[in-house]
Amino acid sequence: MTTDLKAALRALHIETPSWAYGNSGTRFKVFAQRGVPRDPYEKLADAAQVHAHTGVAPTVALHIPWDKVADYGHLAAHARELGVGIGAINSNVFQDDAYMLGSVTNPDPAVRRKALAHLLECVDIMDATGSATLKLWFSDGTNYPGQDDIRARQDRLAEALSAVYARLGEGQRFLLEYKLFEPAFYTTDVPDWGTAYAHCLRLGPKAQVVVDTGHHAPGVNIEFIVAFLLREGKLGGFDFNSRFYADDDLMVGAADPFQLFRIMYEVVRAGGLAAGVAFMLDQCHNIEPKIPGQIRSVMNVQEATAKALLVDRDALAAAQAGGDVLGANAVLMDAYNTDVRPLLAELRAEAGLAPDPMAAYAKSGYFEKIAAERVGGTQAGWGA
Ligand code: LRH
Ligand code: MN
Repeated sequence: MTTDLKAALRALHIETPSWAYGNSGTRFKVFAQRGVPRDPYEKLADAAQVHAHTGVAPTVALHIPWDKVADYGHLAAHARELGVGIGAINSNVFQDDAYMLGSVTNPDPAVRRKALAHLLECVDIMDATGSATLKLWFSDGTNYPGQDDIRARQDRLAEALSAVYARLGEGQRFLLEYKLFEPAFYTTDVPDWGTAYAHCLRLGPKAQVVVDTGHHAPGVNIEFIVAFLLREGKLGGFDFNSRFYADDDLMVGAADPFQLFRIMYEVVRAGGLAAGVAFMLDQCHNIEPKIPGQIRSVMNVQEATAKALLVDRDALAAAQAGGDVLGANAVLMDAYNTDVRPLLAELRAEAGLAPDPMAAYAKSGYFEKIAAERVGGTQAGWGA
């Protein structure tokens, strides 16, 4: 069992987000931190540290225009030199004044054309970087009843999505992200998994849904959504983070490690570890050091996955078939209550890595180096 489990854990591939290495915060304050990158090249260097110490974070998601560069092919080559690759390309149609009343759903056709042009430019960037995944999140929505026509906005959204779908090349796909609310506070045009799923189903196999674990109403059973989308072949990936209240974007597994375990169990149960599901982090380290925050997050996903892989599936199936409620629950809890840290430390040692990535990074002197080097220039951030 251990060999398969170790093989599955070695194959686990967690993608870190470029924006997690920049400054971030809330509308109240964005606290600047020493050593923060000033450009996408430095962000990639920091992401490479996370991969160097964990061994399972080989790609970095970019966000456009936050990671805009003159030559995306050159940026991708730089990533390769650092030992990482370019992952999902994230579009951004939520920060331009033109998008106050929406981007692809805006009543004004000129604004819709502007938004679509950006989405198509992101596919060009996929071509230039070798990325196979476009991630689409729309902040589009309304704040007051009557502000706009809910159905007409869905028509506009569908029109834009099919134009992007038609532009996708061989081996490329887009992941549509839903979010209950914020920045819109009455309607959000892609508010839940059902809306995202329906649009993707209508479009075809290159359109899948991304589950951001911070984008649900309190109390929503996210692992049910995961199980359902996997059954439909429509789970394209995760934006992992955790929250106590709303879209807090805290470290995945920090607020609710049991929920992360339940989610990863549904992934394992459905064979989702080897089904092209993207395990991406989408987090903001507002007050904690950013590279260690990413390393800890990657370790949290590894631990939840290892526990999910430890579930005694035969015993569980037998208890479920026999209506043994407590027995079935106990099988899952036994796996969850197993300390998998020694196993993961062993796995790292076998891969020639330090058993404790956090300690190894702290001892590496990398932070001291970047804090000394990265003086002057403008620290990266996304203005929030
Ligand atoms: C929206 C979101 C989306 C990203 C942004 C950084 O809340 O989750 O995935 O574009 O955060
Ligand atoms: Mn997200």
